Amino acid sequence: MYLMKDITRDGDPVLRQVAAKVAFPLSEADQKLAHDMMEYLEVSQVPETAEKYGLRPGVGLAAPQVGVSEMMAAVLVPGTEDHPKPLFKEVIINPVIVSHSVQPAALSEGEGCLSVDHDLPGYVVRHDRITVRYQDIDGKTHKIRLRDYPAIVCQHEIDHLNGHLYYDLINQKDPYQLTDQNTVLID
Ligand code: SB7
Ligand code: NI
Repeated sequence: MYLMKDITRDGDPVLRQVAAKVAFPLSEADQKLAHDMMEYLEVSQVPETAEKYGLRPGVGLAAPQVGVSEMMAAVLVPGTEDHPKPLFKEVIINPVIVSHSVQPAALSEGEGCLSVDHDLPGYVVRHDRITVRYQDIDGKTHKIRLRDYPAIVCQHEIDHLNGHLYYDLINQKDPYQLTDQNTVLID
């Protein structure tokens, strides 16, 4: 299982590389990578186990964040109290955003990243709705539409696979400036 010591931190060149496409069938190493990344998210989201292993809670984890420059990321967006089924749970492989809304969106609280030790404030302006094509661990291709929070998380993860970090998208002069008045702010 991955621990915080295994997470690559900002400054490590792997976080700025464009990751390599993953070939199918998955190698044993890639199968383990997929499993271990999702396991990190599951364990990190339960307060007791997060505390026990000293994990920062995460809703996503991209392979470069564990030192592997491959196009694979785990996403686990939890449901709500009265709707406990996860909103989105998948290991996404070779993901591509094939289309997106014109309408922008940002989390009202900004974003954080397991690879960035200090939270940098500001709106991370992304697309409100995306269509993503990806392969699952069996090599099956999916094309799905996501909106709001799950769409934001997937964009954060896909950015990692292309060498981008969330603070690249924050307006440096004025972190809370919104150039587009139609930006959806997501709680
Ligand atoms: C806020 C947090 C995340 C994505 C989008 C908004 C995930 C944080 C964990 N990660 O560093 C995953 O790359
Ligand atoms: Ni991140």
